[in-house]
Amino acid sequence: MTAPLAFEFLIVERFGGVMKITLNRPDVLNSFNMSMARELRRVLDDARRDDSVRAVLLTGAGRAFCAGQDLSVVTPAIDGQLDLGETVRAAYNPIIRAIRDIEKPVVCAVNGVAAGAGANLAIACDIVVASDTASFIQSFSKIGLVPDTGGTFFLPRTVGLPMATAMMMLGEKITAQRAHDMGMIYRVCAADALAEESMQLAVALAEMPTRGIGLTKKALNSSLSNDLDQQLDTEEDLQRQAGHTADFVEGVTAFREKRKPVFRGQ
Ligand code: T3D
Repeated sequence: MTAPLAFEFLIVERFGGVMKITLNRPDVLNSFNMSMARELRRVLDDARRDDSVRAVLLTGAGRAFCAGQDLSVVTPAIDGQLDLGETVRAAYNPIIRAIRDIEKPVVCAVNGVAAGAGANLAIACDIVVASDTASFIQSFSKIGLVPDTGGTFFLPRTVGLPMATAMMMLGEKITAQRAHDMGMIYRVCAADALAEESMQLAVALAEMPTRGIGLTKKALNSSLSNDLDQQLDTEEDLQRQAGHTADFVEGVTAFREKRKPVFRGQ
């Protein structure tokens, strides 16, 4: 592990090719203020630019993953002065775009409650692992708001429209196990094993052919809006690119030589 980088509301650590980002406002269940949102956006940009980062692991400090927007810094008023659309534009949308655009795997380790923007931040990540004590709440409806942070895009696509509608209108707490059973997350593990299991997953991903994984993510992103013909064209194009990577050469060479491949992410 290398020395943590300095952020006010995040803990950012390097473990080989893994950049681990911990949301760090535990007293308010890691809810977002503008500074934490800016820091998260910045560190995701750093991860994208740094070729030595080959996987990102996102989690929360303390007993929660993230309780969404910090409601103590919002002053509701019906005089038209408050522009929550601006918060969404400036804080949440850039984070979701950064997570989807980074051509590297982003693992989310949901260590406790994930509510509002926190729930939708989690499901925008590539692979979600949750503690068996974690839960997901689309809490927006409870305070008269609309789900944001990409939730209305990803949730219907993971659990289907009927379930997403119920979750978003009712704002009920969904256990990690139920989220897993609905196909919303990849895996549930014992609370005391989450840190290790999610890190093992991130390390395994960081040792894989990063370019190929990144292009796979691009294909999956495209599939969310393409029709079949467009998607077949996309696969053709991306496979062409994957076929020119050094890791593809290494993968096939190692297979033929009956040895373990050593991928360099190139
Ligand atoms: O700008 C905009 O507003 C637009 C964008 C909106 C995006 C959104 O995310 S809207 C949704 C905002 N989030 C919520 O509505 C969730 C609010 N929190 C809760 O419903 C509950 O705290 C939880 C279900 C997440 C957890 O419940 P519980 O019983 O485990 O914990 P608690 O006792 O409620 O909270 C512990 C502390 O964290 C408490 O502070 P205290 O009393 O110990 O001093 C609580 O006030 C604080 N906290 C929890 N969530 C937030 C929060 N403080 C500020 N903002 C929060 N979101």
